[in-house]
Amino acid sequence: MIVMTGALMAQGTDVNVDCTELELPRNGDLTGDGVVTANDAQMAMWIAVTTGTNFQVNLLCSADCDGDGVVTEEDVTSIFLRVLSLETCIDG
Ligand SMILES: [Ca+2]
Repeated sequence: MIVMTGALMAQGTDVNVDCTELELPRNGDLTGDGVVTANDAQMAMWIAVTTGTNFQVNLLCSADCDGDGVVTEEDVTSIFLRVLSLETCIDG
């Protein structure tokens, strides 16, 4: 699990990222291609279950679908539901 809190930093297991301040959308589009697919959800799952790995800040923000500052399996589920147009992330 990666917890995002407070100021800027994107290295290590716990990272400090303020997606709002950085104006990085929490929309489930990890690949950044403008479309949310199962591939995005798969990438979010990797982030949710991985520790000790560095991820780009924009990936962390995109994966935090519910915007609570933590990338979890719930975000992954929400992104899958967004793929099916059954749910949206906090920023779209
Ligand atoms: Ca989250």
